[in-house]
Amino acid sequence: MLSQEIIQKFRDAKFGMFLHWGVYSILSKGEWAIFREKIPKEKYKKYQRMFNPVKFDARRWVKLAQDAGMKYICITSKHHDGFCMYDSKYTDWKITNTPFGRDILKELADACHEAGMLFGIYYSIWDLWVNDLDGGLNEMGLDGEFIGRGAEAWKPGKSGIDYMHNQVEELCTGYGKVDYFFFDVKRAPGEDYNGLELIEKMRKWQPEMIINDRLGVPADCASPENVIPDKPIVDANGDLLLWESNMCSNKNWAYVHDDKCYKTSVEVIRELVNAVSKGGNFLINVGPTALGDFPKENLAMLKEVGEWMEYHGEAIYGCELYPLGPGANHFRWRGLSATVNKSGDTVYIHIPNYPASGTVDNRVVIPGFPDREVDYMYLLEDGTEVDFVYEGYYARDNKSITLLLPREPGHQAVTTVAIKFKESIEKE
Ligand code: FHN
Repeated sequence: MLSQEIIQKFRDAKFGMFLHWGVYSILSKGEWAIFREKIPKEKYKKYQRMFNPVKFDARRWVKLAQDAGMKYICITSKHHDGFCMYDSKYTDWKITNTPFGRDILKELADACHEAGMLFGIYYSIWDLWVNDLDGGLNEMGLDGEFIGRGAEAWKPGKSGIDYMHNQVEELCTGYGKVDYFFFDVKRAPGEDYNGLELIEKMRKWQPEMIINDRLGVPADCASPENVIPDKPIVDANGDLLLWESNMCSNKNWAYVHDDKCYKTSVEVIRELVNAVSKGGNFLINVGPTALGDFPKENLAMLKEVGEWMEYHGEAIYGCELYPLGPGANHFRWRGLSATVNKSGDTVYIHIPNYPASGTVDNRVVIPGFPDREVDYMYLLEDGTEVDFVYEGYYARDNKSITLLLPREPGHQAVTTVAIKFKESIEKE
């Protein structure tokens, strides 16, 4: 098991960029195109000959993530179609056998290491190009689904498991420090990849690497997908577990030309605050185009998220979930959330739907702080003081606090109020 220090370091990273990129980006029908469109492999091979992302610039991608306030990147080294976005020794079905010819994983790893950005690798445990790893789909003539017909009975074969272990080894030993490994995804009960043995080897190759839970054996990080859990993810003792929500920025993971349902920066900021205020990380996805560009909608979102982070980052980084007092559920039900900095001297109240539901003339009631007295409060956006009174409906001892907010929100996405306390009162 990793040390709590390493776990906390990844938890402190909070916000990351997911990247789904491969030859499927050319079809522009999503990363499952080969399955959904039932494309015969011989025809699908055409996309290896076509792949030439001349706009790819690893340093630019890393800077776009950094300027958005992100601390880590996780990119698809190989998705379910088996195409390797790196120079794998174990297959010719890879990016270095395309007109582009370069190992983009190496270039991105180097750019991350150079910029101090944590580097993560996504790796699909299914591989349509390897019969023993194809989820049974080849024999179903691609008319099955990885989950569903055949999946329950299907088990990976030894040659496929060896192939997978060999690829994980070359990924863990050939690209410098890898901070995060995102396996994707064991579903059928019978799928056993000798996962415990593999993780033991990975700990030797990369002793500080966080591994997610999708290999189907105990690891480090839970991975809710396209959802923020309604409560923090905790163990049987109620202690916070490491968890990260990974989420599409539109309706697909890979680039789809016709999918214009992109999340706005307001939506992304609210998801980020929601995750962090429950002790989680947030991994928002970008699907680069076949040319190696980011969709313009993602570029706009990343820029605006970065502008919000400039004034609100202190309420995200170096902060943890704040264990609210009586009324926490009601507080959350109103869409409100809270974080606290590591020293504990500042609590941040996040108000996404300003004026918050249940608010009358911008008065927001919050659970109080039974053992501390508030000194003052202000908007993170511009330092404007926020008045307050000790009244409210959260606690009989009248410790509830009502914030008397200005008429206009601090920020359309999330208005954050910083609460400072008088010298902490010595407990008797
Ligand atoms: O099937 C994949 C999907 O394409 C995508 O990569 C997501 C990302 O978490 N994982 C699987 C679906 O759970």
